Amino acid sequence: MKRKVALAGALLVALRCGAADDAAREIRINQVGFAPAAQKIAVVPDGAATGFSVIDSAGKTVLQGKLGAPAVWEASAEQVRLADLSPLKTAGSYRLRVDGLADSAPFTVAESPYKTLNAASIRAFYFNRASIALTPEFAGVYARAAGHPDDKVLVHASAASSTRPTGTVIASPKGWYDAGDYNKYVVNSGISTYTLLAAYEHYPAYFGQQSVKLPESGNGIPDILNEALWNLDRMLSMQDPADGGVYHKLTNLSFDGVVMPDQARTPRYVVQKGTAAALDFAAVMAVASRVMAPYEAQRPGLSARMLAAAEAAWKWAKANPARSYQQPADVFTGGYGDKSLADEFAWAAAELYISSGKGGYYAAFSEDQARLDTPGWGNVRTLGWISLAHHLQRLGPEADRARIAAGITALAGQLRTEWNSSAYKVAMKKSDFVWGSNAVALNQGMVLLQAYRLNGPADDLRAAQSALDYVLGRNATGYSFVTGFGARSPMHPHHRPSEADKVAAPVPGFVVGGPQAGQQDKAGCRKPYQSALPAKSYLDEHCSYASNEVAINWNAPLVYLSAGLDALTH
Ligand code: G3I
Ligand code: 9MR
Repeated sequence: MKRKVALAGALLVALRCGAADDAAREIRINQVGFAPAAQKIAVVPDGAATGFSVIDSAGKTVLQGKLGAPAVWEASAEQVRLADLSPLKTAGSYRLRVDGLADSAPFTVAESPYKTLNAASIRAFYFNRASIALTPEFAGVYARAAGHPDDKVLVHASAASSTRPTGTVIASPKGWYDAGDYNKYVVNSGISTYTLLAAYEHYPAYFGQQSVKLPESGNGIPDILNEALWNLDRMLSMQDPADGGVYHKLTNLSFDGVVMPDQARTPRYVVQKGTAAALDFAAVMAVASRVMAPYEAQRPGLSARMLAAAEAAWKWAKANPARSYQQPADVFTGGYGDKSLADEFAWAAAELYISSGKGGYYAAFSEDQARLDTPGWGNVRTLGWISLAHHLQRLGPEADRARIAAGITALAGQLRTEWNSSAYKVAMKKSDFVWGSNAVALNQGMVLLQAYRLNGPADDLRAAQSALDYVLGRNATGYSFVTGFGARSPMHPHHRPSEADKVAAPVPGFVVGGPQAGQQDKAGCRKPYQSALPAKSYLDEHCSYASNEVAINWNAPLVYLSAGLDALTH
């Protein structure tokens, strides 16, 4: 009751401010487009109108329909109606028209509507590569000198061991910069690299024919794997060969300034071995060992080396099961600290089981009885279930196939229920608006696609489509959150190269973190956030690292979902 009163109050305030808040009176729609067979939903602010029209590029009305009943979305305190344009199946460019409102942003209907977006979202990883010059041939106006060679990295006191005392110099070149900063964190590399590898495992035909235009293109390895290898190679060097332990991160002591990578010259350190890093490393190397097995000719011995590295990291984690990351007093960069490690154990065990076939790993996986949840950098349980579900047919007799399928189905069911009753028809609810909320939406989409692949109900595919629609414009801010895609996309992401490179447009293909009410960066921003409501609390300014940064773990599910929807929508 109390909650309802509060919500009604918030809605009143929102409605009163409505005239000044132009964004609140806009039609929200996926600004990129849809496949002919896809469900096509738009969100319309509630007003006098009860119907809608779709107009083609020649101004002709090609579809008319009725708006749904008004409903309130708690996350944005808006009263909206849905327009369902799904009968629109002819290829073309269109706008949605509703009396009393401006026409919507243009959107297309086309086969494989996310082909360009998908390639760009993979190229974003290329743009974030450490230790390599980006040449005009591959990077166009975003060409830049090489930064952070990381061929001489110091062992920080927190990571010292008898064979590698404080100040020992090691090499750990390559890899991706984590985000808008220039550091490299193993935990966040875990889910990011996994998600690219999973995309390939699940949609090999899609990626097999794709050319992303990378320096390695044409070497006989699909480009998505070429890109993943840039990070896998460097992850391998984050393992201490003496004991199998894995350093948590490779970092400066403090964040670099807003400069191009080659201008950032502070010393770099490997910091503290940790259980989460070891287990995320083990999981990813186990996946990579099976994905790379067919490429023995291109990378001899790599697959076997990866599996051995994964098993060594697992052993270290079993011997050191509770080493949560504790930021040393002289280190001020990203934390990625995580105190609950049961999910990391379960994920690594699942991947090691699939890749090695050893039943002991399945037993270790089964020790974890917790419920599945939407994946995130610190919530990796479901990733193991996704892999097990994908490989169901090749699992040994110890695997409980029914349980594996039921776990995925149940999680997707919760998301579908939320989607079905949501005023915006998205699975995102108020509590999902955390730092990196756009990745919550994308990861929800990834989970929903698993249930669709397992069971085939059309609503799972529709709910997954809605997750991408949300990120591409059907949200309460009116932005398509991917740089370079849609009529209104972020122009000032918290991304050091985009800010420092003197090119007006930001580096394309990156999804920004998205709205969340924390506003942790507010003190350093001269412009105010547009709203304090969770789904509207977004600021397209470089200062806004809490709503407008980019990150590899947010881009990876964009790669996954855009490919999956292209591959599965027929
Ligand atoms: O753990 C609590 C949870 O109990 C609570 O329910 C929830 C409510 O908001 O908060 C949870 O903590 C959050 C934590 O992430 C775990 O999700 C914090 O509020 C939130 O501030 C924290 O944000 C992280 C942020 O770094 C600040 O540490 C983001 O997840 C993480 O993606 C982000 O990562 C940074 C790297 O450190 C540095 N590189 C850039 C990257 C992206 O911004
Ligand atoms: O640039 C940093 C970004 O990558 C991180 O996600 C964020 C949170 O850890 O911190 C940013 O750095 C800011 C620092 O935390 C506070 N001073 C301003 C920095 C941004 O320029």
